[in-house]
Amino acid sequence: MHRLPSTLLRSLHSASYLTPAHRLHLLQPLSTSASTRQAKQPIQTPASAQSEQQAEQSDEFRLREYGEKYLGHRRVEFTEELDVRAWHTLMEPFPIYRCTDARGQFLRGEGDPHFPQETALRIYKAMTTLNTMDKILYDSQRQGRISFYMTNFGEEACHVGSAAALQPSDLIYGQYREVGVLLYRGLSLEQMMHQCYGNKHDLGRGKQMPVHYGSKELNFVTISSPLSTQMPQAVGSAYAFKLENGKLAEGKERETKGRVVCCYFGDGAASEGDAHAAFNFAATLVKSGLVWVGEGILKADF
Ligand SMILES: Cc1ncc(C[n+]2csc(CCOP(=O)(O)OP(=O)(O)O)c2C)c(N)n1
Repeated sequence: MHRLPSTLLRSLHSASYLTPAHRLHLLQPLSTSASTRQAKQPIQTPASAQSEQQAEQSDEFRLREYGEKYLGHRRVEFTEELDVRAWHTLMEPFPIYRCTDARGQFLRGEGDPHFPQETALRIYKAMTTLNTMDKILYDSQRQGRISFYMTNFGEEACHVGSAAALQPSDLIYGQYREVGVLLYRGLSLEQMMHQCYGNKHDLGRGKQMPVHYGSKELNFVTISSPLSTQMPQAVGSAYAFKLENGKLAEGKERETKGRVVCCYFGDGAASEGDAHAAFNFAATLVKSGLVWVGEGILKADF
């Protein structure tokens, strides 16, 4: 079992929202516990756990909840088609894209990513671990134990799923709500705590604000506080990779072969000038090898 900082352990033991099983799950190292559990007990799929009627009720609940929370009680629908639309041409709210139904079954054959159960478990574990870690660290900030915190609630699937589609050598530029990428890539909870508590064991030697993670080993560039600065930097890295890959084509062996850059940003960050400059250079100079992941939770108010 790995060692966790005493403050986190205390929070873990006293957190009323954690069941004993959940606590145990958090205390297990990410990689080994996933494989051990997989070997011991088969996962119960949502399909076997829910009836048709329950699935319909669950769909209805999710649509109503989303409409009430974010759309001023307007009705929203699910869609299985990915489509590009200009928001001002829509009279109705944007439909919610999904590729599985409430029972976990794929709605269209081509939506199935065909990854092994091991990958599904790894994704799930990163998402749930992140969720619990967020609750503890958010409370820690409110208790004055750490100076600052940003949670990842609601964006777990988006960034952990995209991380699973990348190669470990692909370079990531994050905003600040993509901690699941680091968990998925293997950064330990202990290392996360060192960063948030800004101590000497932190990879950044305690010189950054909390949640400004970075790991050279895991190809994750350290988070910047000023919004959107990561975007032109990501374009620069993608251009460098493109040049390296070009050299490779001429027969020069380089370890950058086939690497891509993935850059995350929020909808609020997208209104910064840096974002527009970055998109422009990406479209005209880089053209390929750069993945943009824009995450909108309808919270930005500018
Ligand atoms: C250049 C700059 N302006 C303002 C801020 C303050 N700030 C921090 S987070 C944030 C909201 C960003 O919204 P969004 O990109 O949608 O991300 P979200 O937090 O909603 O996930 C703002 C305005 C900043 N960090 N940098």
